[in-house]
Amino acid sequence: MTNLLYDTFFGVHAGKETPFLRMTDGSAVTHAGFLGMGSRFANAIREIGLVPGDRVAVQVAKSPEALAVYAACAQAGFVFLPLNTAYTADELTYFVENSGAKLVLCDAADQAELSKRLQTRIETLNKDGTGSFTELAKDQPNAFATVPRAPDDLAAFLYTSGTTGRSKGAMLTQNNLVSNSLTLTKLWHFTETDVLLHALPIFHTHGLFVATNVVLSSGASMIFMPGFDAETVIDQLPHATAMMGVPTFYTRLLDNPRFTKETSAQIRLFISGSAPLLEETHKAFEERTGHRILERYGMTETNMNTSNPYDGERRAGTVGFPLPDVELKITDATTGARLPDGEIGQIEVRGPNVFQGYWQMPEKTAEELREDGFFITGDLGQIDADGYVHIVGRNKDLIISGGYNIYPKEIELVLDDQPGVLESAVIGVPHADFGETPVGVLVAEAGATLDLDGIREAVSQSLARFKLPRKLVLVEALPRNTMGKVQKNVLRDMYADVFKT
Ligand code: MLC
Ligand code: AMP
Repeated sequence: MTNLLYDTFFGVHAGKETPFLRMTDGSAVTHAGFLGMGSRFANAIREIGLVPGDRVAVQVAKSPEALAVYAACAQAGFVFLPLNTAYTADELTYFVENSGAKLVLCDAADQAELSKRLQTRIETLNKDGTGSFTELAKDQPNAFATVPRAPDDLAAFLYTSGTTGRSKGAMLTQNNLVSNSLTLTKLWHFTETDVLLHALPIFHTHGLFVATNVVLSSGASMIFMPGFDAETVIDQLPHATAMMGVPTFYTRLLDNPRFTKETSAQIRLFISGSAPLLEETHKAFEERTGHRILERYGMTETNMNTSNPYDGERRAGTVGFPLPDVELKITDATTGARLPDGEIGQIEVRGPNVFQGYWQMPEKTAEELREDGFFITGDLGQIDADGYVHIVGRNKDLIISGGYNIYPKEIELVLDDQPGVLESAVIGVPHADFGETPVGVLVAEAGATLDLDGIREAVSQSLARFKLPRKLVLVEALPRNTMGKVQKNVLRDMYADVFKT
């Protein structure tokens, strides 16, 4: 038996002394250097006592070392569980306990707080690559006998929030990751001569399983930036051939007068996803650079589902066609029956990309993953006469801010717990930079006076800062329909302009 994930993404580059990660200071990590680091890490984790199938929870800043933990997990058969660096200790504790992770890697600054909450083994890995974990690994051998795994064995858990406010661990297999990446590599014409400008975080599907896996499977290299900064991106673009980003990357570039046709002349492909790219952004980008952004659509649970064509028309406001090995249908939300093209309904997908279910949540899995393999995405869409898929809305109460998902329920539960708050509703409103941003609408208990700034501060103790409502407003009562359900559409209309300048 082989190890599909390791062999396809990593093992295939053994011995290559060519650059894999190009750092903005001019230094580089070669494929061989990276694989050696991954093997040292695999040895260290095995010595800690983990066995194949065990989860490794990783909440560390983006660095070559952080990425090498992914390689280590692939080689030794551990399940890689990357976590957003913005998550608070409360959030992290839930993920570690829920997943049963046997090892947590975190920044040294967070170790003391996490040690108080968790019994789990904790080692540190800081943003400069130092830490107790690197120390443990430093004298380990540069080689590791790759552990055989079956294509259906689990490779990663990615946590995704839910409409109930409780995060769920999406279980992804080796084949989920490899099949999708090989499809995208071919579709987007990636080869070993490509240099991808990588400014995304590596704890979500986009930066990890789209960007990094495509680079790994094509043998390309990447300019590995710690995060998105428009000035540095503009400086680096002439050294790259492709870039992937969320729409906020593209609007921020367009806001910068240094971003011109000349600075992007070397790029053969700009790709956008994770949130809707406005038609006006698509058009303004083409006017400025001559490039048409290729928009694609995916999810944590499915990796990528659709893509605009590489050679054909990249149609603004659409997410293109289903990937060659992905079936996509539009269905009636009540009956589940397939709807004819042109009609709006829920988007369902089936294929080798679709995950195995939510970790230890069979009832949640059953709600979204049908027995015949179709996954109900929660997105609403339609297929036009030319076969392009349009996403027209969401059947799930979700806000996407700068490419990060925010589930209102999760924030409402914390707001409702604040002293003096009777009830709350969190809605997404348009925001020029982030696309959408949350606004919290509060109702006070009779006689209570609410300190809105104090509430915002209190909420930030338990929720990651990117989830915090950018604005809190106080109302007498929430609008409800005759069934007593809060009418969020009414609230969205009321506050639609609060961030318009
Ligand atoms: C940061 N902040 C955000 C935010 N990012 N607030 C709302 N939404 C966001 N996305 C807040 C911070 O908490 C902080 O608040 C302040 O903004 C500045 O923080 P920062 O770190 O300096 O922000 P910045 O670097 O400007 O980050 C913005 C960003 C980043 C757009 C570059 O969010 C980003 O890289 N987004 C990409 C997300 C992504 O990869 N999504 C893919 C999901 S996978 P304060 O209060 O502390 O000042 C997926 C599937 C698919 O969806 O199809 O791809
Ligand atoms: P996540 O759970 O973080 O993986 O987010 C997945 C969700 O992001 C999808 O269900 C969509 O709602 C949204 N999404 C991803 N790509 C696009 C896109 N190109 N256009 C619109 N929405 C998108």
